[in-house]
Amino acid sequence: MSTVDSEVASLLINLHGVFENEKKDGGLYTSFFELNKGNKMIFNYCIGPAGSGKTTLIATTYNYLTEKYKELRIITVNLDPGVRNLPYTPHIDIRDYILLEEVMERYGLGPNGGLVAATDMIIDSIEDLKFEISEYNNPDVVLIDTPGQMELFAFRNTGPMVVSSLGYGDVQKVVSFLFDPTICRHPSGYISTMFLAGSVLYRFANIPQINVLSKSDLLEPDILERVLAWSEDYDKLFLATDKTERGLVRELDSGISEIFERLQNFPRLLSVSSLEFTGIEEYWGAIQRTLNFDESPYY
Ligand SMILES: Nc1nc2c(ncn2[C@@H]2O[C@H](COP(=O)(O)OP(=O)(O)O)[C@@H](O)[C@H]2O)c(=O)[nH]1
Ligand SMILES: [Mg+2]
Repeated sequence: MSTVDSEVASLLINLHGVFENEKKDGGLYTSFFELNKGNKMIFNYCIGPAGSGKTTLIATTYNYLTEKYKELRIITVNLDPGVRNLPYTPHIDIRDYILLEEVMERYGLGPNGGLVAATDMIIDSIEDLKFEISEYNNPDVVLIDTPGQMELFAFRNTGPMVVSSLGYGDVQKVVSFLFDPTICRHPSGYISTMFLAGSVLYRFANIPQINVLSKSDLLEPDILERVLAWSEDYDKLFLATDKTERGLVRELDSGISEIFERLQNFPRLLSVSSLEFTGIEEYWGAIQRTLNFDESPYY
C-alpha cells in the first residue's frame, strides 16, 4: 500500500465505525440517550457547494427534531457572515460579531474580497461563540450552518480551525457533506462532487462524514435510484460515464472508479429532501451513529 493509500485507509477506519452502532436487528436505537452513554454533545457541521441546501437542511432538521423529540435540546448556529435571510432563527449568529457590509466598507473590498475577509475573521470570534454555546448548558445537538461558498470555509484555514476549537468538553463532531442533485445527476458531475467530498474529508481529518444527497425531490425517481446506486457500486458509475470521453478524462473515469471501489468504506449517499421532509429520520440516524467515533484533536 502506498503512503497515500494507507493514510486514506486510516481516515476511513473512522467512517467504517459510523455504521457500527446500529442495533443487531439493524434498527436504530430507540432513544438518543440510550445510545449516547458518554453524554456527548453532537456538533454537526453542514458543508457543501453554494446552493446545495445547507441552510434549508439546518432549518428542516431543527424543526423536525424539536417537533418529534421534545426531550432533545437542540441549538442552531449560523456561521455565514454574508447571509441575508435565514429560514430559521439561529440561537447563535456570527453576524452579531461580523457583518459582511461592514467588512467591505472598512477595508474597501467588493463582495468577493469581503466574503473572504469576513469568513477568515470568524476565528477571531471563536471565544465569544464558545461562551454563547456554554450558556445553553450542554445542549444535545448543535446544528452548524457554514458559509454559502464552501471553499471559503473548508479550503482556507477557518473551517478546520473553527471545527477543532469550537467543541469543548465531551463533544462528538460530524461533518454532513451535501451533494447537489442538479450536478450529481450526471456521472461527470457525480465524480467531481466525490472529489469535493473527498477533499472535505481530508480537510476535516478524523471527523466522521455523512454524505447527503440533498434536494432529492428535484430528481426523477429513476434518476435518484441510479445516482444512489453509483454510491454503492462504482462499476455502475464507470459504466455510466460517457463513452465518448477521450484521453485524460476517460482515464480518470476508470482510475477514479477503481479508487472508490477500493475505498469500500467511503460513506454511501443518503438522500434527503428538505422540501418534502423525506430522509430526515435516516439522516438523524446517521448523525447518531457517529457518536463515539470522533478522534479529532481538541484544543
Ligand atoms: N426543491 C428543493 N429545493 C431546496 C431544498 N432545499 C433547499 N432548496 C432550495 O435551494 C436553494 C438553496 O438552498 P440553501 O439552503 O440556501 O443552500 P446553501 O447555500 O447551501 O445554504 C434555495 O432556493 C432553497 O429553497 C429541497 O429539499 N428541495
Ligand atoms: Mg446557506
